[in-house]
Amino acid sequence: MEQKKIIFSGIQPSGELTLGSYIGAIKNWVNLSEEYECYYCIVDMHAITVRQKPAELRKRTLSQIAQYIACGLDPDKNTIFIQSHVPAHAEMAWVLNCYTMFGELSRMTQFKDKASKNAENVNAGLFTYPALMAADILLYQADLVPVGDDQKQHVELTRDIAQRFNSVYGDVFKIPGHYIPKVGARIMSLTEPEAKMSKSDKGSGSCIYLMDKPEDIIRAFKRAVTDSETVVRYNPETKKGISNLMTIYSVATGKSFQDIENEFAGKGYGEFKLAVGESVVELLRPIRERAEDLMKNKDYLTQVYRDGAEKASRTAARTLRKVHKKLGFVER
Ligand code: AQP
Repeated sequence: MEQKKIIFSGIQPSGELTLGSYIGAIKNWVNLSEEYECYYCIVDMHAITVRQKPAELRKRTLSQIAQYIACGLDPDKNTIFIQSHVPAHAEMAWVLNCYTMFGELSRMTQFKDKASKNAENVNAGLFTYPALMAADILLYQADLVPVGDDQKQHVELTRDIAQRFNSVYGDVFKIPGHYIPKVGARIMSLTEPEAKMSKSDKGSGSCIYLMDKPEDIIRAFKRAVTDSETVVRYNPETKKGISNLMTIYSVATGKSFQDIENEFAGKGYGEFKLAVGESVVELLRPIRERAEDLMKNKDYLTQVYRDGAEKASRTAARTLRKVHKKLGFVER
């Protein structure tokens, strides 16, 4: 039987999952999960590069597992696990830190953004975050990493690190590619359409969370920032707010931008924003209901992440052993 290609991706439990993380990443994970062997992780070690409240981190991590499953990831077909449960991630990250250059890390946009937002805590983990992300991906010899547009730079650095390592030690790592969706690779904030919708931006109304109640979703869309024209037309340069809403509506309904322009020709923004809100309510309703149900069954969730960690550990240990041997570490 032909070996399936491998996918790895992860999301930080640094806040509740957003419509951005769903459209940019999870929705595509679900689409790819039949065709590939998939490892989907909750990257809690990445999350602590920014200070977290322990009780909240624990709760969000568990609820993120429920939400992954509720979005359509079947734990029998996908390996769903928590990063800190597979120690090989930390071990591999150290090795890769030694093959990642200071200059490369200094150029990472996410580091610059997060360092400016957390000026009081620009820690070494925040700086070396991409080496841990490279470890996540390379441990599973992933062929493909489905992510939103903002993570493209990190996947490219992962490729450079893998190539650097391979050029010294031979063919150790598979060189991964990224999978970035054509529509929805960067969902923008509803209140500041020039900024990415981010789960840790708790600013009121900027973000839609997967677990939001319908009335909150409708309220946020009604308040979404648009522009001073009154025409629903796609132009991400000059009409950022409207184009973002069109992208969301297109993903939620399957309609093309042309269909959407025709549907709302001659109609006001109020009507359009309400339609977008309602489409998102219907998109998220089954996810929220399923996740709420799953959260009542902690034993099941525990079983899922334990089984996931066991399976992930086996694969990760194989790559780590190979790397240690190449480096000249004495076998354990
Ligand atoms: N707004 C977005 N549009 C499209 N894709 C997005 N992703 C995140 N936001 C959007 C994608 O979802 C995954 C989330 O990865 P992450 O949580 O590990 O990192 P992130 O990109 O830093 O996400 P956030 O929401 O901005 O988290 P915080 O606020 O903690 O930094 C990735 O595949 C990402 O591309």
